[in-house]
Amino acid sequence: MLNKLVTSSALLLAGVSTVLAQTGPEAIRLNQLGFYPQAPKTAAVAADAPTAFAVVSGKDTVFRGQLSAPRTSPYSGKKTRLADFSAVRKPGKYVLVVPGVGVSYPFEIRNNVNEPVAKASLKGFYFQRLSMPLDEKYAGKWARPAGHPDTKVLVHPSAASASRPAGTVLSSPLGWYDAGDYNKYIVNSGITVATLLSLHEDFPAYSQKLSVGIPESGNAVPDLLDESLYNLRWMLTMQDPTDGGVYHKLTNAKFDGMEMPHKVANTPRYVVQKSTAAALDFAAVMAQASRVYRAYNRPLPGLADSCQRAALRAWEWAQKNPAVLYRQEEMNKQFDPDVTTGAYGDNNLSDEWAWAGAELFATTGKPEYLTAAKLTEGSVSLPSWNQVRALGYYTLLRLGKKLPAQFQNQLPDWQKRVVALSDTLMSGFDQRPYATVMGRTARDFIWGSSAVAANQGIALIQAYRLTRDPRYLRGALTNLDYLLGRNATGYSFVTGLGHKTPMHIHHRPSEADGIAEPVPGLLSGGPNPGRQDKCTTYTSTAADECFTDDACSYASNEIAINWNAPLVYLAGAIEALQGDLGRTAND
Ligand code: G3I
Ligand code: 9MR
Repeated sequence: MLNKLVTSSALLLAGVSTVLAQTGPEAIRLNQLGFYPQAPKTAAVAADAPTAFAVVSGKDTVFRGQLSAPRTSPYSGKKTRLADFSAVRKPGKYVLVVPGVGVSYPFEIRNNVNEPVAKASLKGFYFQRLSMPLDEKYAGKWARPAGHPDTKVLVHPSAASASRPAGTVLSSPLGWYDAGDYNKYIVNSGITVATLLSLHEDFPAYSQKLSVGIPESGNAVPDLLDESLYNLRWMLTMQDPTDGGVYHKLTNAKFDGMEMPHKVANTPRYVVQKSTAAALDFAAVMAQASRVYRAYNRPLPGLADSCQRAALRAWEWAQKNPAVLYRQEEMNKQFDPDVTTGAYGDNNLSDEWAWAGAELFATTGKPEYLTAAKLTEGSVSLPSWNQVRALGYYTLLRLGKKLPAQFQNQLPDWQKRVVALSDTLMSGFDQRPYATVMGRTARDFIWGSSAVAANQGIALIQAYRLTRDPRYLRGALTNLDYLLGRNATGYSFVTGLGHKTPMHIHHRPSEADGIAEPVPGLLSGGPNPGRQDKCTTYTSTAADECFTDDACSYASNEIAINWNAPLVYLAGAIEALQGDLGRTAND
């Protein structure tokens, strides 16, 4: 019905009959969920020739406009023209009609339009839980038996100590599967949980009302914190109580096949070598957790204290062992069995020191941590699992006026550095082929590029909170729009949300469960010209297009907790701030 009406509107508009044969929603790239009434509204038309467009609701053409002059992707050489229909503000269901190109997927204009993204992406973590069955009540058709219990894990020879010799059996249950694989990595867990807790710290009212249907929903703790706690409890078990050191990961020796978790749960699992990176990331997130969960001392008695104690002990271990790097290949020369799963190896720990020091200072108020952090000795760059300095800045600026008086004079300098990152990200964004902050350089398109877009969005939200300049907020929205369809691939990269979404993510349960639709709410890695998976189904090598919706593609179509978390933050923050999207600089 809708299509028929739309087609007739398109015919009217175009006055030619060729439109019928050429409808191609994939050529019209927009946030496939839709737009906020008061916010900017942009679509990118992946075609050079046409110039006119219309916004149609039912039988009514509510807006007619001209596409922008063409822009050219520096990566593919392809042309786009932009449709700006920000003037359409009335809530409703619409399509965009571009004569000669086609009719877009239907989209909505309404308040809370990205709420499904915030909810589904948080719920995505529930689907990654180990050690418990996923009941149909919460998991729907993706219900499954419990995966790895991790109650009998072996100490790998690389991790042997006097009190825990190789082969000692430990219990280290709970937590989330890292990604499409079934292992658990402390370094990656650190930034992931920190990002989720930061959404709570930055937008407490929003966090309190975010309810996503997990077993804990309705208890005295917000779902965001309940879900985060599921992984924090695992992380706490990764600390050796005798010395405070933290194992780098809990893993199989090699990756499992593409099987359901309960089918492979009996493979031997190991805790592997302690590392300084693991200790520092652990210290940072435990320090943050002790601040956040202190307000929930009644339902979670003692938790905040336990987290703080764990943080301090990990920091002390790191100070005594400041340069224990995780070098998997070297480790494998020394110890058996060889371990070939994800390494999360990082040779530069100055940013891990900065982050952990900043968090411990924020939690304890003791200046010695800030001194040790050497925060300003490195530049503020975009957060990722191996680059965490900015997280320390975010925390200190969030506390701002609450910091002890003698540190207040440093705030303007810290703020300048964080805002400078956003200024760099924003430069020229509205002239790009998709008018998104994402895509400024080819380096944005790495393994997990979707998380680059989401973390850029978070940086811009931080700049907005600091300056109240609405340009930053709208910049952040361009990257959420990117993730949901306004990009060179035409995919909404979040499973289950939108019209063209990945169906074949590199995710063992989604591959093995016999259900056509992948587990929902998971963010696909996105374009990555590195193509380390050597899949043969890529159809483009251009940086912004180099993506294949194929389960073989762990380099472009895997999912991972550290990619989902910034999506939860970005979608949640935009939802929380939606009322500000129409602000002008002087409001
Ligand atoms: O650090 C170098 C940088 O100096 C250089 O300029 C750049 C050029 O390509 O490469 C950088 O290294 C990259 C590294 O990530 C850090 O960004 C590597 O090329 C790249 O291959 C590496 O990708 C990581 C991948 O594991 C392989 O190690 C991803 O970031 C990381 O997200 C991914 O994580 C995996 C886990 O190992 C296992 N579980 C699944 C998870 C998601 O795929
Ligand atoms: O499934 C693994 C994925 O989680 C990792 O990101 C990726 C790179 O380390 O490796 C995947 O496992 C593949 C392995 O590296 C090579 N053989 C095929 C495995 C997937 O089918």
